[in-house]
Amino acid sequence: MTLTTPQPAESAAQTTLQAGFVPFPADRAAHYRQTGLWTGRPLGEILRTAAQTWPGNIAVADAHPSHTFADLDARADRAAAGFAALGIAPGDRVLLQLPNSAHFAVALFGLLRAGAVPVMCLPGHRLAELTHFASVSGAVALVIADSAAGFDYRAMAEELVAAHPAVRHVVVHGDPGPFLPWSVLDSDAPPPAVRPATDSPALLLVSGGTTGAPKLIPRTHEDYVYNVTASAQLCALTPSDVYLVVLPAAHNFPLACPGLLGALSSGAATVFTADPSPEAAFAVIDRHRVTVTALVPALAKLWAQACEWEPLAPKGLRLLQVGGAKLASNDAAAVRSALTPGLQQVFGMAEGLLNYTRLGDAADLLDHTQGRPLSEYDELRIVDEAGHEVQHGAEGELLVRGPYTINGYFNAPQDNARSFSPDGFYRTGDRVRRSANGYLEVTGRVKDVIIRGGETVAALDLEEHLITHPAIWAAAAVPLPDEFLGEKICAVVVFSGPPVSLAELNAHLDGRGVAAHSRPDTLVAWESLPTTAVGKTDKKAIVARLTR
Ligand code: OOB
Repeated sequence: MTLTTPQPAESAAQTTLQAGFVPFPADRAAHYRQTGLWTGRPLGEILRTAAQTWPGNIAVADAHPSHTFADLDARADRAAAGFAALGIAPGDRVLLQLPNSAHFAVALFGLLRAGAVPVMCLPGHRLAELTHFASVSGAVALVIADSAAGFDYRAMAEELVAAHPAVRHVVVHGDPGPFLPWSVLDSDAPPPAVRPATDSPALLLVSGGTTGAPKLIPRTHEDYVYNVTASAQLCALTPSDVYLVVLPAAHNFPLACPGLLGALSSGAATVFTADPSPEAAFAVIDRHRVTVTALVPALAKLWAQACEWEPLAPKGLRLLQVGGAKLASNDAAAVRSALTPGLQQVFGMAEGLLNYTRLGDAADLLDHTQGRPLSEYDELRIVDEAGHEVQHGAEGELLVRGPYTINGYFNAPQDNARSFSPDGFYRTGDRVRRSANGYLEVTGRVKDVIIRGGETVAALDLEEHLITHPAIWAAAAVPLPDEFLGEKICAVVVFSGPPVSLAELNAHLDGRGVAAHSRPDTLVAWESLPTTAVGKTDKKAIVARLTR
């Protein structure tokens, strides 16, 4: 048998990494460097610097013994050496899918220090998503836990590698089954000396869109370090803070806004929990004296209400970030009074742009806006359907480019042609209104509309009216096909008390001045609304369930 010389993995992988990646245009990159926004630090260095500055402070904790910064730094080096020994080379993509735990941080920094590019899968992703990520990214390995929340990731991995032999290694935390044990990431070998190009992708995030297949989002070292450190500064994180990761750690919000990475860069401790229920999370907040955390609106609303019956309602939270979907203004007020006056609304996206309300903002801004851009170098455009900028204060689609917003999805030329303007603005698909003080209000999604008898009804607007009814806990307005109207409006609701009829509900909407053509034609009551892997209402799943 003749053996062919294998292609050096490094060069093959690097070519593909660069081939799938749309870099920042040179003039803008130069500008961000001149202004000092981009500092030329690789993302993995955040932990190195922290370990030198605060070696003995607690860096990460979960249900197991905690790690100091020095300890986490050493573990990351050992993991990097382990990845390198498996033949994972600089530029290789590796699917990272772990539940919230300190191991997540070890594996993430191990990969970054090996020069590999982690693909940030969420624990809720399943074979369909992982298969898509593997083929779009060209991943060579997968890092998983044995099982979590009743799901066996090894069984999924077996199907994945059978269909995708390019995924050569599977490393498992816990019982490895047929795969590699976690101990391969505890290597005595010297860590690889890799210094990645800081204008190349550090990691690939997954898009949070609730329509279409998720896309991969390449974030460069320079842009992501800026994203993290500017967010940490805006939130005034210090070594006295304790940040709780309760949303899935691989999501941009708890990872980098400022999240785990912002906490590490500030010398703050990070606590991981995989159970977001008020009962479990309040106990963790109490035990670790958590000061900062990030939630999606549905969880924030639940936590605020749970303060009525949970004995351990949070006391020391100085900052509670809420984002990922629209927070209703009455829920914002409830969060401020029940949980902490330190509410912060965050309107962000894995593609880049982050908007935050600021610490100390007046209640009116905290309750009614989704904040303003992180950076003065964020360039925002709000346009009408013809692509023309709207009048000040009018509603339109938000387009953005700036120092931490991508210039293209990874390996997706067709999506890119649709999603970016010729001059490099990302079309967010979000409808917003900007007031004179620069704060944004999110009014809906461009495509989240119901076209009923020729009238366009914005789903979010109707949902905001629906949840003002005291019997309604949560609501989603979706289109259903209709012979006469084209589409009719279906309100799917979760009742918090005795149910009400469609006629009663519509009388309530009438009282609020909602036009007759914008009121639901059908009312459906469910126990709960389906959610995406990060906990946003999943409209695709709702429509699929209604029409199957
Ligand atoms: C965050 O990121 P993704 O990528 O999961 O989702 C982004 C989309 C936005 O385009 C927008 O449609 C929606 O989620 N969204 C909001 C929102 N925050 C995000 N819609 C209304 N109000 C908000 N406050 O969700 C994300 C990333 C970083 C920080 C925070 C959230």
